[in-house]
Order: sequence, then structure tokens, then C-alpha cells
Amino acid sequence: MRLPPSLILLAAAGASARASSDKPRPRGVGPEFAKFYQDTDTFTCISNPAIQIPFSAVNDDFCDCPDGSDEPGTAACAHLSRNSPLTVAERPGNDGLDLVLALPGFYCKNKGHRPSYVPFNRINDGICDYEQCCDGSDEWARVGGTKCEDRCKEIGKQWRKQEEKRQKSMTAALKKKKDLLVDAGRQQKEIENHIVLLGSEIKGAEAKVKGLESSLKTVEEQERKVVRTSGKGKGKVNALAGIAKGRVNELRDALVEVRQQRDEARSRLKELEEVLSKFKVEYNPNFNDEGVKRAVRSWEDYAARGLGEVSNSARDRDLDEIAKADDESSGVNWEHWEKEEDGCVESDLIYKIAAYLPPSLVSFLEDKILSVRSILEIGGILSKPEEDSTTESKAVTEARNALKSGEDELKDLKNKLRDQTADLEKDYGHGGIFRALKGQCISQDAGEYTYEHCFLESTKQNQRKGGGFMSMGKFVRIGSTTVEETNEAGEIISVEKVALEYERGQSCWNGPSRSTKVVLECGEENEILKTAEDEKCVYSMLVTTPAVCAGGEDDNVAPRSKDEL
Ligand code: MAN
Repeated sequence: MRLPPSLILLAAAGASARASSDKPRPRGVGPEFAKFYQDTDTFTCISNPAIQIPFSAVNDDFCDCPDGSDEPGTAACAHLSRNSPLTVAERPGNDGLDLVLALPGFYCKNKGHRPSYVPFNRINDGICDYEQCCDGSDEWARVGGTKCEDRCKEIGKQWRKQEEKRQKSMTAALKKKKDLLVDAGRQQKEIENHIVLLGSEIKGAEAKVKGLESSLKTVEEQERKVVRTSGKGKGKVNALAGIAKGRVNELRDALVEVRQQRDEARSRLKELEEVLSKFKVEYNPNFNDEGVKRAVRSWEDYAARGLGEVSNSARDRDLDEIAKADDESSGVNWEHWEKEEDGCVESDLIYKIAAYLPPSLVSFLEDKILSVRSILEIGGILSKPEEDSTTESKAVTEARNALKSGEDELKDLKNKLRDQTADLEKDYGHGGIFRALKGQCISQDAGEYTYEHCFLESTKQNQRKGGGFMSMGKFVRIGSTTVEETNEAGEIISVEKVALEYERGQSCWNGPSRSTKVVLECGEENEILKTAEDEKCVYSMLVTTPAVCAGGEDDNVAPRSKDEL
């Protein structure tokens, strides 16, 4: 079975201890492959066990095995593919064998540093590959006099120092990642609580609106009753005129009655005063009657204060005038007020004329007037008639306004609930971690621009020497992208990375609207490492953040995001 190179590399560490006690391995063989080189007489090709060759053919600088396993220490089989097997048609001679290397490369022991594999084509090529082979063993043949000294001590020391730094940084990054997860979880909980609160606020607001609706109904009904009771006019003035007319008539009737009673009382008083003054003249003072004498004295006192009031003709004329009905006097012209319209509508005119015209002509004229009026309204020459504004009482207006603000409040709460619920549904990445970074901005100076990235919001290109900025896109989704990286063995490999995608930025002259792909890499800080314009107005940013470092997740810390559920 053929192992993929990555698995072979993983197997290397575990196999090294076990193999160390076995017999010496041929040049270039890593400890994990030592078992294939135990037989000192015959060598069996690793991936093609049917092919056996004498052991002396191992590392004889001639490629015998189709998988190159007989040449672990030379470049004789370097022409074979490392990763992708060739198709049958591509194979030289089409022999039906699988021409893929069985070994990951030439094994460098690198004592004092870490062992590593160097690709076979770099063996004895006259170049010291210190990155993979710090002990210089890849140039063992000293081709053209090349002698590579062993630098593993210093390279190893430097590497350990860097590795220690890297580990420290990774520990710090994971701590930051945990903090982000805690923060994201807290924010999500806050939204959940807010949704619950909004739910009860909405219920309260709905009840309030219902109450306000019925208040408005009641007030409107009361208003209608007043108008109905007055029964005549179409508006408030008519209603008021009806009520006032009734009241004035009541008062007038009362005045007439009271005047009648006054006149009766006045004539009786006059009669009485005449009786008493005759009595005073005719009584006999010599007749010693104490009761009569007292009555005469009282009469004299009464008469001294002046006798009963004589009629005032001027006032009586006024009262006569008031007592007359309005249509007989110069009083209020009720007919005018009762027929008064609250708003003057031009179309009234046509209805007055209409009485003298044939109905077909009336409807033709009606249509014409309406269309001319609407043209004049659209042109702003005539103002639109305000709907019932003049007929509505203050109480109705207040009740209507209260209902309107209650409805607005309810609408506002429902919008908030919709937004918060939608936010909860959004993808904020693994553990919802990007919720904690949303809106955080980082920037990088590059040439004439300062590039800006605000997590999950936007990317911008700001002119460094003043001037404005260019939107490079608004956040649309969390996606992924494949990038090529060099691994420790110096090979180029494809790695999948989280990418934040920003689209619909400012339009590019003669091109698309600007867009940016922000590729994320694990790092202690949120930092833009590089910004590039890959195509005209299509940008990419390489950004480090602790949010994408592997590990640090603790299921108790953060709630799961929607895509994990
Ligand atoms: C500006 C910048 C550039 C872009 C050009 C396109 O100068 O946004 O990045 O290439 O416009 O016209």
C-alpha cells in the first residue's frame, strides 16, 4: 500500500526510536522505512513487491524499482513523481506499473536540529540545502568540489529560539481566541435575552394599541353623537348653530314669561299702594286703635322710600325687540349659519347650476372639474383639500395622535425583533467567534494608500495624502479559499483557509465594482500582513487573527453557531 507523503512524515517520529537498534540503514533512508532494508541479500521494491533485486543494487545510482525505493540516497530516481500518480498513457513504456516514489525524499539526520527529508533532485546537485539538510549530507558526493559543512548546531539553536517564541505566541493567541469565544457567547446571550424582552414589550405595546384604538372609537362616537343631536349642518359650525339656536329660543321664551309675571306683579302692587294711600287719608286718627296707628306709620315709612317702580319705556322697547323671533328682528341669521359649509368646495357651484342642467351634462362637467382640479393639485397651483381636518375635534385629534405614536412604537419594536432574530440566524463562524470581532478595524499603509479592514463590515482604500477613500466592498459572507504554502520539507502544498468576502464596493472605471477577499491566518494579533490587487479592482488581503488558530475551543465557553447545530 502506498502511503501519502504527509502520513509518511507523521509516521517518521514514532518509528525513529524503534529503528535505532536495528542494523545501519542505507544512505538516505529514514528510520520509519528501515524495515524494508533489513535483508542484506535481496531488496524488494517497496510498492512493487513482485520486483526483487540484489541488495548491492541499492544506492548504485541506477533506478531499478518503479517506485525509486532502491535509490534512497541518490538522485537516480528523482524523475519519478512524488505526489500524483501518472496515468497509464503518460507512463514511459506503458508497463502498467505505478510510477510514484515510495519514499518522501533523502533523509537528513540533522543531529543537533530536527531530521528532515530533502527532495531527491537536490541530492548532489552542487547546492547545500541547509533549510532541509543542515548537516550538509545532501551533497555527500562533493560534486564539483562542493563541501557542505554541518551547520545544525547554530541552525538548531536559532530554530529552537524561534520555536519557543512561536509557541509563546501561539499560547497567547489561543488565550485571545478563548476570550473572543467568551465575548461572542456573551453577545449572543445578550441578543437572546433582548429577543425575550422584545417579545414581552411587543405584547405590552399591542395591548396599548388596542386600548388606544378603542379610545379613539369612543371619542369619535361621542363626536358623531354631538353632530347627530344637532342634526342639521354638515360640520361643526352647523352643529353649533343648531345648539345655539335652541338655547336662544329657550331663553327668549323664559324672558317673555318673566316679563308677563313682572307686569302682573307691578299692577297688583299699584292697586295695593292705592288702597293704602286712600286708607291713610280716610282713617280716623281720634279713634285710639293702636293696630291702625302702627299700620299708618309703616305705610308712611314705605311711602317715604318711594313708591313702586314705574315702567322704563326704553328698556321695555329693548326687551320687546329681544323677545321677537330672530327672523322678525335684526337678531342672528340662523339660517345662514345652519347652512354654512365648513370647507368651501368648488364643486358646490356645479351642483347649484346642476339643478338647471340635463344629468348627462352634469356628469360630464363633474369629470372635467375633477381632472382639472387634480392637474392643478399636481402642479401645486391648488392645495389638496385637507381631509376632515376642520371637522375633527381636539379630543379626536389627540386620541388619533396617541394611537399613531402607539402604532409607531409597536412597529419599531417589531423591526428590532426582526433584526435581532435575523442576527441570531447569521453565520458568525465556528463558535460564533466573529461576532466578537465584528466592527473591529485594522489598517496597513502600503504605497499611496492606507488599506482598512473592518471585520464583517467593510474594506477600504484610503488615500494617504488626503483625499477621500474608496470602498473595496461590504461584507457578504464567511467563505474559504485554497492557498499554496511551503511546508517544512520545502514542498509547495495547498491549504484551505477561512476567507471573509466583501463585495459591491465602489465601481471601478471600465470594470467591476470593487471586491476583496480577506484570507485569514492564525496569529496573535489582528493584523493586515499584505494587500494585493490581484486583478483590476479585485483585491486580496492576508490578515492574521487569533480567531482562526486551531484549538482553544471549549464547548462550555461558547454556544454553537448555526452551522454546527
Ligand atoms: C484607483 C484604485 C486602484 C484601481 C484604480 C482603477 O486608482 O482603486 O486600486 O486599480 O482606481 O481605476
